Amino acid sequence: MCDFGGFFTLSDTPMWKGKKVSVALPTYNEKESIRSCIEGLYNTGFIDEVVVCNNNAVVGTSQELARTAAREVFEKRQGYGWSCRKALLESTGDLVVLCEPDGSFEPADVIKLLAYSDDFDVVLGSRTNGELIWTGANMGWFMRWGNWTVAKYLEFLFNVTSLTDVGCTMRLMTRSVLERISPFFTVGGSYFGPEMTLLCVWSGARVIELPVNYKKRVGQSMVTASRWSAFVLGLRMILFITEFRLKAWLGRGPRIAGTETDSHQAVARRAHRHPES
Ligand SMILES: Nc1nc2c(ncn2[C@@H]2O[C@H](COP(=O)(O)OP(=O)(O)OP(=O)(O)O)[C@@H](O)[C@H]2O)c(=O)[nH]1
Ligand SMILES: [Mg+2]
Repeated sequence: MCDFGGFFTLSDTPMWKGKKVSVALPTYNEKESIRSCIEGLYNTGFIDEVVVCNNNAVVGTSQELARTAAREVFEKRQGYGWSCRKALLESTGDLVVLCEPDGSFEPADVIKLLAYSDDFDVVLGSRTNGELIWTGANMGWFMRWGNWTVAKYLEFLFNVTSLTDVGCTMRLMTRSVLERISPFFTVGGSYFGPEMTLLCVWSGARVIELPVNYKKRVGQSMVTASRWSAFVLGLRMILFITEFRLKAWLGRGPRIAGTETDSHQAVARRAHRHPES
């Protein structure tokens, strides 16, 4: 057990039921919040590893990271997707949580995701539950309606579990799912989230969505700072989802290793749980 100045401790044993838990964080402009985010994650007592991808981040970010137990990796290609992808691929856990270090997420919500990981391969967060939107959070009616609408479009086209948010970075997946879908990542920009969700769904993984807390960001919001940029991003997401669906209908969807087997396993699992259906 390592003790870092009383702020947090690191155990030698995997933290969640014998499984090693990693958190992958992209960073660009979060110098003021990244250290408390990392400390908050370790303080949950369930995190084995935090990997931060420095995406040409503001000066001072590396110094802040050096004061934590997190591992810093670098990605030169600019963009949310590139940064998330690098952090995910550098992580080594059996369970991998993706999050943002901008103060908008509650580190303790990781525990909710972990609890559901016992039954699901992928646990997506949702930021649109009114009870969990904090004062000052960037989730006014426009963002909430927009995320909900695009999520419902995806849900309808792919006939999946109830989805209420399409842009929530906070999410968990098993290493097995990550390894199977990561060769098919193509998006380097801000609509990487829906690509990841679609690949998870398409892989046959068991997916669930849970409400998470959403708070006021520390510092300047970059991606959805204006309604116009949020609207354009929403349109880009709709186009991406539509294109994915059309390709899949035409038999040109991603050929993810093990998908057929896993789907059959999922059917068998459901039949086992509901023998009468
Ligand atoms: N804007 C921006 N963010 C990046 C980039 N690379 C990585 N990121 C990360 O992407 C995340 C999203 O950026 P934010 O500025 O928080 O975006 P936002 O407008 O608050 O939008 P949401 O967080 O999606 O609500 C942050 O955690 C950044 O660290 C980049 O090149 N540009
Ligand atoms: Mg953010």
